[in-house]
Amino acid sequence: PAAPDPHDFLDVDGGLDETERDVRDAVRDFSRKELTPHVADWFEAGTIPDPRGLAKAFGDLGVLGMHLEGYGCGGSSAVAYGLACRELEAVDSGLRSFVSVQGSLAMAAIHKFGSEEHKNTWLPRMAAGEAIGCFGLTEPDSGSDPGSMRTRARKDGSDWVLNGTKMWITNGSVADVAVVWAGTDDGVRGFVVPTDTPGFSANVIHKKLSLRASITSELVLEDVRLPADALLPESRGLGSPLSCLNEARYGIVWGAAGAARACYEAALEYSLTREQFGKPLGGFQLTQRKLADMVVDVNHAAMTSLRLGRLKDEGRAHHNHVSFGKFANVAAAQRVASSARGLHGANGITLEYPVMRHMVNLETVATYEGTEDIHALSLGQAVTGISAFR
Ligand code: TGC
Ligand code: FAD
Repeated sequence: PAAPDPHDFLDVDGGLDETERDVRDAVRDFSRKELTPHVADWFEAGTIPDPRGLAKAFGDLGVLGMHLEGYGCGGSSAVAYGLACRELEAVDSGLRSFVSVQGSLAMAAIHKFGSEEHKNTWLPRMAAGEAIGCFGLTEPDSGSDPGSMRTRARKDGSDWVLNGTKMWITNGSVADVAVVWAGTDDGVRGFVVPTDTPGFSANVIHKKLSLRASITSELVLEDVRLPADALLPESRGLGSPLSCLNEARYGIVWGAAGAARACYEAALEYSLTREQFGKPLGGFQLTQRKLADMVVDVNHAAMTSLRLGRLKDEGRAHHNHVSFGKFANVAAAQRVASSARGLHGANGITLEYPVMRHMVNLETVATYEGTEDIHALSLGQAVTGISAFR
C-alpha cells in the first residue's frame, strides 16, 4: 500500500465522488485566489470592507443557499455544501460565517417557513448575492436560552408591530432583509423584515477580538410595523429557529475541520523550515508528538464531517448527530490551532501566519450556534435520556 499523504492521512477525500471533488476544488481555488490574499488585512481592519462585492462573488461561485432546492438555489448535496464550508473556513471562520448566515439561516428560514411570495421575492436575489440576509434570534439577555426572548410581535388590526433588541447578529448592519424571531400570543414566530422598514436600525459591534473579518451588529426594533404577510406562515414555536440552527451547525462541523486542517498544514510547513539547535523543529520528538496529535485531530474531524454529511444526504441526520459534530470538531480545531500557534513561536502571534487568527476565531465558533456546554448537554441528554439544561 502507498504511504499516507500527510495532507489527507486517512484519505478521507478518497470517499468523495467526482461532483463533490469538483465543488471542493472550485471553492478551494476561489478561496486561495480571492480570499487568502486579503483576509489578514480584513481581520486587522476588523471588518469586511466590501460586503456587497463579497456577497456577489459568493453568489457567482454558487455557494449561497447552494444546498436548497429551487428559487435559483443550487440544489447540491449536503456533502458538497459541507466541502464548500470546509474550504472557506480553511481561510477564515468569518468568511464561512457569511455563507452560513446567508444560506443556512436567513435563506433556509424563508425556504422552510416562508410563503411562495417570500421565496420568490428573496431567494433568487439572495442566492445571487444581490441581497444580503441576517438571522436575529439571540438577544442581550437571551443567548443559550432563546426561549426566554423578550422581542414581541403584537397584532394591530391586520398589521404586526415588533419591538425588541437582537444582539450579536452577523451581517445585521449590511443586510437587506432580517429574519427576526419574536414571541407572539401564538408562541415564537418568524418575521421577514426588510431593513429599510421605519423603526428598524442596526449598530455595528466594535472591539471584537475574534471573528474580526465579519460584521456583527445589534438590531433595534422600535414599533416596526409590518403587513400581515411579513409573518413566516409555516413557523411554529422555538423548534422553527432551532431547525435552521441545525443547518448552520452542520456547516460549522465541516468548517471547523477546515480551520483545523489549515492550522496543521501551517504547523507542518513551519516545522520543516524553521531550524533551532541546528535542525528543523520537526526533527525534535516534542514537535513530532504535537504534529501526531494534530494529524489525528484533523483526520478525526474530517471523518466526522463526511460521515455526518452522508447521514444528512440519506435523511438520517438527527439534530443530536449535528451536536456531536459541532462539539467534537470545534474542540479538535481549538486544540490544533492552539498547538500550531505555539509551534510558530513569536511568528505565531502575528497576522503573517494564519494560526492565531484561526485560534481566536474559534473562540467565536465554540460560542455561537450553541456553546460547547450546550452541545455537551445535548449529547448528555441523548445518551442518558435525562435533560440537564435547567
Ligand atoms: P426544548 O424544549 O428542548 O425545545 C423546543 C422545541 O424545539 C425542538 N428542538 C429542536 N428542533 C430542531 N432542532 C434542534 N436542534 C432542536 N432542539 C430542540 C424540541 O424538540 C422542542 O419541540 P416541541 O415540538 O417539543 O416544542 O427547548 P429549550 O428551551 O429547552 O432549549 C433547548 C436548547 C438549549 C438545546 C436550545 O435552545 C439551544 O440550542 N440553545 C442554543 C442557542 C443557539 O444555538 N443560538 C444560536 C443563534 S444563531 C447564531 O449563533 C448564528 S452564528 C453565525 C454562523 O453560524 O456563522
Ligand atoms: P450565554 O448563554 O449567556 O452563556 C454564557 C456561558 O454560560 C457559556 O459558557 C454557556 O455555555 C454557559 N451556559 C449557558 N447555559 C448553560 C447551562 N444550562 N448549563 C451550563 N452552562 C451554561 N446569534 C444570532 O441569533 N444570529 C447571529 O447571526 C449570531 N452571530 C454571532 C456572531 C458572533 C461573532 C458571536 C460571538 C455570536 C453570534 N450570535 C448570533 C450569538 C450566539 O449564538 C450566542 O452568543 C450564543 O448562543 C451564546 O449565547 P450568550 O453569548 O448569550 O451566552
